[in-house]
Amino acid sequence: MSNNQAAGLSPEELQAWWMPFTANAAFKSNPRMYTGAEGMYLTMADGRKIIDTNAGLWCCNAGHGRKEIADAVSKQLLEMDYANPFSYGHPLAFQLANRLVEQIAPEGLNRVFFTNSGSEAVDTATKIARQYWRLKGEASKTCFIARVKAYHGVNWAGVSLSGLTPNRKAFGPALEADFLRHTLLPENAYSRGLPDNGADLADELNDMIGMRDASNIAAVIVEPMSGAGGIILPPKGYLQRLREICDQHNILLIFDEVISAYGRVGDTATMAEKIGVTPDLMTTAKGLTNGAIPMGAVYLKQEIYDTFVNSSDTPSIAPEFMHGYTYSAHPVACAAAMATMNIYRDDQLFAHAGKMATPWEEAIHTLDHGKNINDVRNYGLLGAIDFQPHGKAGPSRAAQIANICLENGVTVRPAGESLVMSPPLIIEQEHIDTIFNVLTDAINTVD
Ligand code: PXG
Repeated sequence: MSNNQAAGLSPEELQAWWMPFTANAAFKSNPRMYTGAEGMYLTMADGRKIIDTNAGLWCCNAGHGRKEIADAVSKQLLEMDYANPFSYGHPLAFQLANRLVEQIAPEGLNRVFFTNSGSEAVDTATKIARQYWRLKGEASKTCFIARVKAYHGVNWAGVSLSGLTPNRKAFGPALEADFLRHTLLPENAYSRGLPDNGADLADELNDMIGMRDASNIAAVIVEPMSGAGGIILPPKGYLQRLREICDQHNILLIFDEVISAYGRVGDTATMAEKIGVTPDLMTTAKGLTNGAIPMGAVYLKQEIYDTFVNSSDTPSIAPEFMHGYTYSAHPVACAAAMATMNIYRDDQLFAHAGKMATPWEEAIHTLDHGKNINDVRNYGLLGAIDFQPHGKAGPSRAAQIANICLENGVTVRPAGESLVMSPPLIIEQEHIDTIFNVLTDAINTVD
């Protein structure tokens, strides 16, 4: 192990932290450390600056190291470091909820429940869905419909609804769920933007409803575009069709926009708004605070909120929803989120993402039909490249290419046989040029 890569830490000093979603022994024998971050760049322990094509882990949409957020956080820490959110409030939480409804929420979602992560947002949304139906006198509506290759975080709801089976099989499910097929179709290979074929995949929901009966189904949950599963896009008309079927059968529709919200898809704040389909609940996190402080938010329709809060004629002194976190609406997270919203507004970052989506699309599709490549997809500031599996032991082609890119100043994320990218929305043409020069060379190096 070189001391450069380990940022000066000895092998013993690497043992105590059990790293998440990491092959710990392999990492600790060959560590890769980040030591700094600014704008589009990460700094590695050996001092090299690397273009971050993943906005951290799909979260630093406004770029790294934003002073506005740092200042807001440090001011808030000194003004009020913590406030109990159970039966007490603080003004910033209300102001932030209003701001999110105004600046981010798709039309019709005007209530917000704060969490500390995307996983907690998914847990919260599934609990809201189940209790909602109980309050409506339909307590048998408890099952969920999710989708193959879906990622909904790692808490019990997310594990049960995970369509990435390795994330579920070590633990077993907690919630009862069926899984719709994913929407990655070979006939849509090399699509630019949303693919043309496959809206009818949504009709499979009718079959599931036939088997389970809608009286047992609480909600359908989908990422409008699957992120961690390898950037799988919905065919044109697919999400509209899911919405129609849910409406016909009295089933709630949850969009998990943990990745797709906060400008990632370009022009609009959310994918729901971009495609004109409003879910009943929407889970978010990540870009809410630009990744700087943990925070998540569930957006929901007023009718759902009212069903809980007005469930009896006289205001009850008992909480209507027995759920919440010590750190729900944490003042420091609220300050970070408010500063992030200011940046998104003042820098017009969603519009910038929409503008840069065109050169991004042009650049990624220069890889079409390239060496070992099966498919290239893009949407907003998202991109994925699928490689033909090499069928041998050892790292996938995607992982090998990612390693070469890292050596040459660009970090891209391998996901199975795919490479996925979701750069900060502040990206400019010069970054796009560097990313695709490095990537093209790396692809051509690997057999
Ligand atoms: N829903 C979706 C759609 C996500 O992408 C979560 C929920 C959970 O969020 P938290 O904040 O609890 O991590 C996510 C998170 C990857 C990767 O490899 C993706 C995520 C997290 C970690 C890795 O692409 N997404």
